[in-house]
Amino acid sequence: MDPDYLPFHSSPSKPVFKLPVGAVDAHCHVFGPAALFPYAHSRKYTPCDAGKEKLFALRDQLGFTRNVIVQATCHGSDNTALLDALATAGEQARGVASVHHDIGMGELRAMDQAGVRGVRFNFVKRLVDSTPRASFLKIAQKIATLGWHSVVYFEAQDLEELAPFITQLPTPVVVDHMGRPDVSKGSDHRDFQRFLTLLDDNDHIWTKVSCPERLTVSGGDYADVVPYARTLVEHFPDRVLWGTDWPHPNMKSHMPDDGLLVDFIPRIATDTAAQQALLVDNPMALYWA
Ligand code: 0GY
Repeated sequence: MDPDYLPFHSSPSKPVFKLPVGAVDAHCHVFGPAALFPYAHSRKYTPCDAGKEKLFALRDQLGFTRNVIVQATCHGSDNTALLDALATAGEQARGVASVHHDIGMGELRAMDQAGVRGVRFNFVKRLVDSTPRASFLKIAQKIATLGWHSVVYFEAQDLEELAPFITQLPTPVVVDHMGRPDVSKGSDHRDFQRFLTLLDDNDHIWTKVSCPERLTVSGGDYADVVPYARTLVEHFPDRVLWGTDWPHPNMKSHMPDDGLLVDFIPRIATDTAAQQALLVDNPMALYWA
């Protein structure tokens, strides 16, 4: 583990907010353990091990029924730890993998059988070396035949340049963490308005209204993130997902209590219909249909 790496919270609280029956944590990871599933040579950080048993115990403690496990960059395109977790979870988990553009359809079909339903394209420069767009497009064309979607991770200032690539993807697209707005700029800033326009103009683009702990500038109860997430939930109720982001890689300011993160949900999805869509109906439609 890197010397400045913050491990996940050791004893998260039991949430006060009662999740709807069948709720899905639609963004979380498994890390290692390195002794079984070594981290990639290409990684930009070395995390604290955070294996499947810990993830599934957290799922049960928080009151979720299902997980969507997203391949993290520290495992590169070796999806073994992810596939192992999916095999253990059975119908209670689905996965999002990272793959190389020359992957064969046979391997993709085997991943589909194992519960993978998407591939992640990462544009965050501190996490990955850049990959040619043509390679991502090649992957997207292959996974489109399986009915999978593309997950894209980028920061708000890069959206203008990335938008033509994102809109031409031949699959549904899920944008991680609201496109990572700089919340010190305000939700009427052109960067966030550009993101809203992207979703307005492209009804195949979804987003995760996740990571207040990562996006906040004020800290505390993450009040500065509420307007962004609430706007997205209100405008696009059937294209939003929510996840804990456990085990919260690369947090520098603090490590969130996952129970309190769940208690954040009713502040952004303020009625039971919005909560049911965000936590159950939307992820079930995308991952379990
Ligand atoms: C997240 C956020 C981060 C890391 C990764 O794959 C990853 O390494 O996604 C981050 O550092 O912002 O979604 O987990």
